[in-house]
Amino acid sequence: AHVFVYGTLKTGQPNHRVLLDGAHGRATLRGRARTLEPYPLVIAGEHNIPWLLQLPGHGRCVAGEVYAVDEQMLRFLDEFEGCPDMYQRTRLTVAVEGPAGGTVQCFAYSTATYPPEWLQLPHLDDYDSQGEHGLRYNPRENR
Ligand code: PCA
Repeated sequence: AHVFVYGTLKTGQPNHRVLLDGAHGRATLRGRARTLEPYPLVIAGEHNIPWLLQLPGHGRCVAGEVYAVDEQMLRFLDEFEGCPDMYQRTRLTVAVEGPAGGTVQCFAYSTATYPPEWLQLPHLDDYDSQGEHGLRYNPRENR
């Protein structure tokens, strides 16, 4: 399966290490990518968590990374992302950068169960926990 990550799982972001841990299964980077359709990507809640809202056609085309994952890693990520209570694993199409690019159908962890006022938050297109928004991600171990 292919998984598109757009938030704290990206390279250089606070939860990336879980993709590198062989005890969780295997994840192989296929490349950087961007969603074909726009989505609202917001930072919300007291812990400044990034959320892709399940409302295609609104927001911006979102940048991230595509990983090929095995069954074990997919199950691990479902649990890690609190699927289906926090995020739901949904399907979307992304365009992978580079000569070996093209469009790929992926899973992504988005949410359809968000407070309506979240739609008024600024819509990002390339999440960085250290970005100019100043909304530092609060890691789970600190909650
Ligand atoms: N982790 C997942 C969903 C949002 C998050 O912080 C990801 O990076 O795609």
